[in-house]
Amino acid sequence: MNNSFYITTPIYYPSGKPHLGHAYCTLACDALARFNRLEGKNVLFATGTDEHGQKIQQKADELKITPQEYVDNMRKDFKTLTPLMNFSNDDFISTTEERHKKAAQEMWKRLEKAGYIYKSTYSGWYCVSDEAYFTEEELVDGKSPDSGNPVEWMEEDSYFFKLSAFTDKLLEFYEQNPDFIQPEIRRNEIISFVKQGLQDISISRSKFNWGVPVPGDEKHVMYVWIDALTNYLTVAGFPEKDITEFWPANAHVVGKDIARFHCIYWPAMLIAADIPTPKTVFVHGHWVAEDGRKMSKSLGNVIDPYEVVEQFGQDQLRLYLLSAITFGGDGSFSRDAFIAKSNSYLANDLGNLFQRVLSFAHKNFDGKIPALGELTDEDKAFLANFEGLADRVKAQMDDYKINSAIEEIWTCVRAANKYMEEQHPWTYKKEDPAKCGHILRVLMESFKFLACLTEPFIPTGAAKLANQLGYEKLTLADLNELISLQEGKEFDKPEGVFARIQIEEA
Ligand code: ME8
Repeated sequence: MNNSFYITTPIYYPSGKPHLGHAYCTLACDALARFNRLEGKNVLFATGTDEHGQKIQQKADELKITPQEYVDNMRKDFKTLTPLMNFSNDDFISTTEERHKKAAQEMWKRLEKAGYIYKSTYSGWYCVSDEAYFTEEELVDGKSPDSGNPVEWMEEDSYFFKLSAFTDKLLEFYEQNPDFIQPEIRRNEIISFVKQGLQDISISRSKFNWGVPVPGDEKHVMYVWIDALTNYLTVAGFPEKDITEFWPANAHVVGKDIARFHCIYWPAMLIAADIPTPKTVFVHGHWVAEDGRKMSKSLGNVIDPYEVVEQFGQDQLRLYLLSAITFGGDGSFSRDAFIAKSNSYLANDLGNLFQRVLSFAHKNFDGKIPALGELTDEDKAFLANFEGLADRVKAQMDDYKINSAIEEIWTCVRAANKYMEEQHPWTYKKEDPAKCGHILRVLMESFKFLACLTEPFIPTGAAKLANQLGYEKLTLADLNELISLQEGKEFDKPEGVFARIQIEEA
């Protein structure tokens, strides 16, 4: 059985600071990567930056620096998202790295050798900021339909990829690989688009030179997609290493804005180059600002993840983004909903539960794990919640239902709170210390499930909770036995993990 799991984010354009949308996509991948690590899989989780193109060259020119200096500087902000959000990416690829230039050129050569690349002339309405050509009909008031920015008529020599040869092949491919495009709604959209027939795509430019040179024709640089998409292969070791350890990738997670490129161009290129296709492209939705408009730099309504983390906390932001919407759907960032969720899920439900039980147990049982007596029917009914919990969470995660996975866990967090209230261990402190200890111990057994399974979503807090129970690190293997804590083992005096967010009075 192949025990590896390779997951990727898009490589982001470092033409501005990362915003909440970038953080969100990497966060979703991080949760999936972390869950697969808990299962004991060999995980490769990659993110990075897409550093070529005319837009980057223009920005650098404006600042009178080289494009390389510009991207070296801008990349830093994307790299610091990793510590800010506690991402666990194993690699961070930049397309200006040597290893990537080699990979993109090798990909080009394979496509050329297989007869899928030819030279012709390209013309159309070009928008520099979108790095895209539009047809006359697509323009809105004579401007780019995507950004509203001006367009100019351009004609140039260009190489083309014979995408038109893939209409039927792709339809057959989607049919044979029903999980390739997820969720279903995106799959249907892509299939109806492909059914209309595909046209060849332009894959080189000669009007600027900030890109990977086209092999054998130094006047041209690659234009966007062969360069950008091949990054996923570069990370897997293409073309120099044996890529079979991690390729084909398990999942490329991308926003709906770039679904077509990943669901159409990418499998077509891979089929053409005779390289296996990834198992899934998962298409997620967009976050909009509180005013309901798409977050974008030009509208000036972007939410800055650095500010939110500094003000409210990292796990708080992670949990809100992952649980507030169905993965795949759109979301609107609401400050009130964010605060409400942080306080109820983290401070009250989970944080208070651990703090109350563990500090009471620590104080009254000499800092040692109390003994377990005979399990009552109530204890058994409560513990039954945790039997199979890891499998239920796994089923949701394997199905990319991140918010449902979180709900599975919080159903059990709530059950633990209910059990604690109903059993009220503190009332037996004097008259029946053994019973008091027994109830605390039952709760502590349930805690290892919670500390372990919340890790993919709130890794910093979850690691502290695991430490409080005396574990250095928990994995799903630690959850095989319902009862497994060691009586009499010392544990540290707990400290509160999730602070309540105080709502400022206006
Ligand atoms: O498209 N909500 O880079 P990019 C949610 N370089 N996610 C969002 C978002 C929002 N409001 N805004 C951006 C590119 N994203 C290319 C990709 S891949 C081979 C090349 C996320 O910087 C989302 O995942 O424009 C989207 O697909 C991605 O950022 C686009 O990043």
